[in-house]
Amino acid sequence: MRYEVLIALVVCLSFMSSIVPEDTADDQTGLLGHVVAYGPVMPTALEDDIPPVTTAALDGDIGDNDWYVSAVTVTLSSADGQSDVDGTWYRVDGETWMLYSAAFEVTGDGAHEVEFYSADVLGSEEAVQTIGFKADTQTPTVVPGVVVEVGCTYFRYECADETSGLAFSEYGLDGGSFVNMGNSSSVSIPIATEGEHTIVVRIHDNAGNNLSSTVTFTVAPEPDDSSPLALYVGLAVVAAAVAAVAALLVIKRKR
Ligand SMILES: [Ca+2]
Ligand SMILES: [Ca+2]
Repeated sequence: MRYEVLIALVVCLSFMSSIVPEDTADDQTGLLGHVVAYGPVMPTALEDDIPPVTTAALDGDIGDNDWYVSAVTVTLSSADGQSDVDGTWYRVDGETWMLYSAAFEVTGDGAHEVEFYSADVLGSEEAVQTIGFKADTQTPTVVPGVVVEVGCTYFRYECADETSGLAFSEYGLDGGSFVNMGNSSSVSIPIATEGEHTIVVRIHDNAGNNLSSTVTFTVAPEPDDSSPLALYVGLAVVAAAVAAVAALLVIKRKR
């Protein structure tokens, strides 16, 4: 038994002496002959000169003619096929660059531009990308009024849209069919008959927003005294009545 143990010890020492260089010294003790671990050579550095790829997704209420009619949420996604993405950066309308951490909202009417890029952990940086969009969240405006002239009364309205522009306006008089007046910003409608009238005006912008206004007014009999002063007084009275009704504007937004 002792002989077998001795043989095993000799074989073990022989094996160790065959793999340990004689001048090998322990890196801590400095003693020669200390066993040093050997193993396969592993790569110590990754080779990756391909930048990440970032994509942008927009989310909001889409109206007409590629206009958004709401605030727009921007989501950025990045991926790198070789190493990890270090970060994604963005800026809105040329403002300060920000580190992307979560989807963000772009507000305000008009055209917007979002720039973005990513870099990987080894320093490869993606070229800046740009995505643009436009938003119009506001309804058009209308200013209605009644003008009394000698021999005729007119219902008039001025309309406009600041951002996407006026698409068209239309009106319906006393429950009749609506009449399209195109994109004219000033419309004048002769009212031939005396008495009370109700007129509905709808204004549409190019983004799909619209505004509806209902105005009720009365055309009085032609006064005996048609002097300019009498006409101006009559106009002022009617305009005041129209202004009071116009305060009840009903605003609709097309989705
Ligand atoms: Ca990469
Ligand atoms: Ca608008």
